Amino acid sequence: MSAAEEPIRIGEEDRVFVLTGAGVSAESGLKTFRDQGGLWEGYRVEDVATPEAWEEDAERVWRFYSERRKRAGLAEPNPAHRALAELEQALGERFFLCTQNVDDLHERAGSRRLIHMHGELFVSRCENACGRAPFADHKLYESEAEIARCGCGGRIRPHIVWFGEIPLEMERIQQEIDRATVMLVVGTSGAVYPAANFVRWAGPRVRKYYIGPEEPMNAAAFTRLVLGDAGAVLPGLLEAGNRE
Ligand code: BV8
Ligand code: ZN
Repeated sequence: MSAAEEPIRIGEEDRVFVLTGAGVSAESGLKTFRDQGGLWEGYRVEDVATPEAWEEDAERVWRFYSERRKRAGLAEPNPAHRALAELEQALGERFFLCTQNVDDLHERAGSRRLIHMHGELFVSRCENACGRAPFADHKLYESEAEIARCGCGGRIRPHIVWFGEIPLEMERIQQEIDRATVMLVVGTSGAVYPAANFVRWAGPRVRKYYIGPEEPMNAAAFTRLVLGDAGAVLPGLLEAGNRE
């Protein structure tokens, strides 16, 4: 049995913190951030995923996110999403999932104990801090005229954390990292902060595994790298038999 297939042992005292990135949705057909060389559906990141881009051209931003709503709507969860949902079933409150992804594939695979630190594709909110809560929204906005307005007059924007904005639920994330004894990081290049630092925030006794086809930029911080596609290797790594 090569080291890569050796299962990850999870004991009844273990608490598992999982961080996922775009790579966990790659086998569902959704493009990763890096595969485009920083280009997403033909857009440059700074032209569509920053507050400045929103102020400069809200229509272009909404066209970009409408395109991603369309594609994510056509995608299905893959075995990696399902393996993580099954692990949550087995561990209950000893399991916590933080995703950088804005798609809803973890939820559609059955995950419930998760947060989206970079926001959610199918949620919109008012651009003003008018007190209105973010709301579920699957609509496509393809032109300035179609951009919905809030009662306060503000434009409706994607509930997405853009570059330069503060990630969501950082206190909860810190708490869960502090309690974890095992950290699984799946399908993320380690290019984006603060997510790329989570592996360093975990204590020295925490077992830290990276799963993905290529070494991440923060590879040195991991106890073990399992090089392979998440959908192919994660089910075997987390198989039920190795949980006490
Ligand atoms: C913040 C929503 C302050 C948008 C996203 C200079 C140096 C260091 C940092 C900075 C800097 N200048 C600015 C910063 C901060 C900046 C940052 O990190 N910039 C980087 C680019 C240098 N960060 C921010 O602005 C963040 N905010 O810092 O606020 C703060 C900090 C701490 C506490 C409080 C306040 C906000 C960042 C959020 C940006 N929004 N998403 C949208 O999605 O439209 S990030 C976006 O890109 C994704 O959400 C994702 O997180 C990221 C892409 O990363 P990955 O998920 O890793 O994807 P990537 O393509 O890079 O890698 C894919 C991986 O999958 C690869 O490793 C590949 O091998 C692997 N893979 C491929 N196939 C598979 C696979 N793995 C498994 N199976 C497969 N089949
Ligand atoms: Zn408003």
